[in-house]
Amino acid sequence: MIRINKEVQEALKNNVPVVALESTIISHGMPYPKNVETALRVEKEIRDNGAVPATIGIIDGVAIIGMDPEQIELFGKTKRIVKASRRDLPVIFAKKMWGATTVSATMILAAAAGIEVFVTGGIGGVHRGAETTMDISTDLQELAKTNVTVVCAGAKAILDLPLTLEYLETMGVPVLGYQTKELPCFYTRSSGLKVDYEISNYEEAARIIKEKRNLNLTGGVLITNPIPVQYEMDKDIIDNAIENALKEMDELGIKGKESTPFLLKRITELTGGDSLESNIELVLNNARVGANIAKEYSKL
Ligand code: PSU
Ligand code: MN
Repeated sequence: MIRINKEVQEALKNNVPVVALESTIISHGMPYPKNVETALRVEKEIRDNGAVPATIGIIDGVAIIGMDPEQIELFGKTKRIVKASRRDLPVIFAKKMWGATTVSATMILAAAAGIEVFVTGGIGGVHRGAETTMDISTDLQELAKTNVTVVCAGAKAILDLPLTLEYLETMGVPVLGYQTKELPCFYTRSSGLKVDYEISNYEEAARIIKEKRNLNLTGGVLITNPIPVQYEMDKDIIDNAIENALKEMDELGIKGKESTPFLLKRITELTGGDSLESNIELVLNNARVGANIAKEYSKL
């Protein structure tokens, strides 16, 4: 069951650009009330750049495409909303539960609604130590399968970035850098790793997406957009916080879907809130780029 709000429905019908947004970043990615504030600022940024935002989440087993501010507030406040990826969807629908959608579930629902462009912070990827834990985010598989373009600030720096790139290559997902040749790594601009191609403007991005659809090549396009220089974290500080958070996670035996939320929260604490500010700014920056790409795509 999918319910698309009026404004998004109208926009889709009239070829007005629409940008999908996820809800795990609200419920599990940031603390209240910053999470709600950010979600609303991101929506505004998308509107200011000429597109219609559609924040996606599941309420009582119904997927909402275009949550209203009250619903976003509930997702930000309520403690027990399930973090919902692809595997969770059938259960959440059948049991009429609430689900905060991750990148994978948001892609599935955006595609079902007919939305091409989706903006987030950072996608999930291959976790460090995946050789033994096999912890590889289902986001990567989803990018291989589902026809949605994801705009992000790279994979989260808590991950194994070289392995994440290898995985995406195997899965046939184009990894593009918006005005950069380097894969951005979330809190900082450069990882020392190359993206597949640099794109210099919104129109170019839109044309690449269009060609992928014309060729009937199933799957997503990943557009990576570096955090603005002025909001970037100091590399030593963030690397240190990540190392410490990873060590604590091991000691506490935290695994699976709890990993990413734990790490984001601990890193925020260890950096005295600085990493959260960077996270917020990079999402806003992605919203700007995503809205403009959606706008160009709607003209093709
Ligand atoms: N980007 C952020 N914060 C987040 C996420 C992305 O800035 O919290 C979420 C996304 O929903 C992504 C998820 O799908 O983290 C990855 O979780 P996992 O590593 O368990 O697959
Ligand atoms: Mn995982």
